[in-house]
Amino acid sequence: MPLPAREPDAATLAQAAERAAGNLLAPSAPHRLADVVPAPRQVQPDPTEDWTLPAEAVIVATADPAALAVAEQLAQLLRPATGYPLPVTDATAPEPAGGVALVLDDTAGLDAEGYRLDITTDGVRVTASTAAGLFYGVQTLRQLLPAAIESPVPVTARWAVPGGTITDAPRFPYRGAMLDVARHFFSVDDALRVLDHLARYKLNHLHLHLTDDQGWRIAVDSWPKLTTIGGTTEVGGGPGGHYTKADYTRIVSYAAARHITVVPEIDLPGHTNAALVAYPELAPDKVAPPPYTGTEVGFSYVDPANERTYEFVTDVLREVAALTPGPWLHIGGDEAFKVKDEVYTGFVERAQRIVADLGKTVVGWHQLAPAAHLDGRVLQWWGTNGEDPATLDAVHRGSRLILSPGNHAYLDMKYAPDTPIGHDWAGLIDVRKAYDWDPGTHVAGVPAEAVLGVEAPLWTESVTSLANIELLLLPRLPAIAELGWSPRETHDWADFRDRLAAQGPRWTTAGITYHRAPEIPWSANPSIPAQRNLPQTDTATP
Ligand code: TNX
Repeated sequence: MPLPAREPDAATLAQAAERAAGNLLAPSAPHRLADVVPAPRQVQPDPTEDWTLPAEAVIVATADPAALAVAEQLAQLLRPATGYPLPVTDATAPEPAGGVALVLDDTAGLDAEGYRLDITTDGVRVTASTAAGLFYGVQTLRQLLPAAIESPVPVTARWAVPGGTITDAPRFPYRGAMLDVARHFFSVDDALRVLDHLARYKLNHLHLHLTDDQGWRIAVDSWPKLTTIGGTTEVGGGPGGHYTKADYTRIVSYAAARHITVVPEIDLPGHTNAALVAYPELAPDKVAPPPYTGTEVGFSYVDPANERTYEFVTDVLREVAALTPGPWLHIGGDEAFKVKDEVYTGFVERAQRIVADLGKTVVGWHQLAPAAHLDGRVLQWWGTNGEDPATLDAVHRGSRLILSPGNHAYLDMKYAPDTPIGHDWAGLIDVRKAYDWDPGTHVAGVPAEAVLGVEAPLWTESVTSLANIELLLLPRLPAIAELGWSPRETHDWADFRDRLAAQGPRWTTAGITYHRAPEIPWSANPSIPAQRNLPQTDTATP
């Protein structure tokens, strides 16, 4: 074969390679404006207004520290994959000018967490009345970019976004997930990674189950042995661990930066074996039980007849409250099988009062229901049959509910019999089971107005690594997130399944583990975009 007369120079080769890569990575038409999880309230596509992020784009935000923080977060989301500089600036009246404008405007008639996203060929404008709204608008924009935007290294793609307008706001104010760090301990970094997953799907609460029979995970200065002794065990006999106050504060601030409130749970009066090992004086017989590393429940409790127990509860809740900017303190209350009903109720009423005196709002599992109502009280429903007279009665007395039905929202349940980890006591929960229920009508007799929102708990008896956490969370967490965020009218399994499938390549690109649930039409070849190690002509300094 004759050689070409002249070898193309390196730059020409590089450009050709970039063009080829671009064709490979970016479909010529961007995906649909409605391809977002959770489904937005209103979507008005306008295919004549598709926009492409230019290399020289600027992100401009209202001159307000919280808005600028969201702008910087957007830049940090976009810089790794694009390799673009994406400087952030402020303005009194931000205009997209080809790039992205984040506009704080409390006269735009948007709900507190709502936003409007306007995409035109001239750029993208996110309008919201709060920084949280801007943050959610940014999460939507992120999903409208090609999946390659999730790459941690520069890749070549056409960063196209479908044109039109999205107007959005959540159905429920409380949208959460729970991580049990007591059965197995998880590092601060693992907790931060879970927060990232929550943020993607507009969840705004992380409930940390900080104490249980197998381990006590939060430092309490006035009762130091809770962690030095009570924190050193976990299910299966591993070393356990605990969060120092600085660790916990790091989690709380990382969450706050993502508009997520941490809900700390100190489980009382049951699920307290680890505390009793550390402080036998709290045990009914004042004898230290052996440390517990199994998975049974319901055998331990702090002595409700001992005044010292209330000093313990007050000290612990005071220290945890002082570290927690959010309004909630969760006092557990589940499975105290060995405490008689009247004694249990008396204990709960005192614990509820302690929380209120600390200026916090009490949350507890729905077993708290028979105790006296107290302003603002929230019960977390984990029943499996959608019906409970005591809970209904508590609702009539003013309690609100967070819905975590065990047979739909418990992410520690297996997807299918062959799921390698997880439980099945509440049944198997495939993606459709996680998605197909309505928080507004789920508990018999409880009106939607009494529902504060939804939460997906992840108990970790069988969960030992971040990869395990992600396998159980994804893809079911987005299903629960959609129930918490999207208006009921958008509820449609076939449509959800397709939108969820589009998340797969994003997770793959970002290096996130997920379960390739067979009922979801995942793309056949989840491809990791080719790394761009060519001269980066598009990042040349202006
Ligand atoms: C029940 S749900 C529990 C937890 C277990 C979980 C396992 C609830 C409030 N209590 O102690 O970890 O089942 O699925």
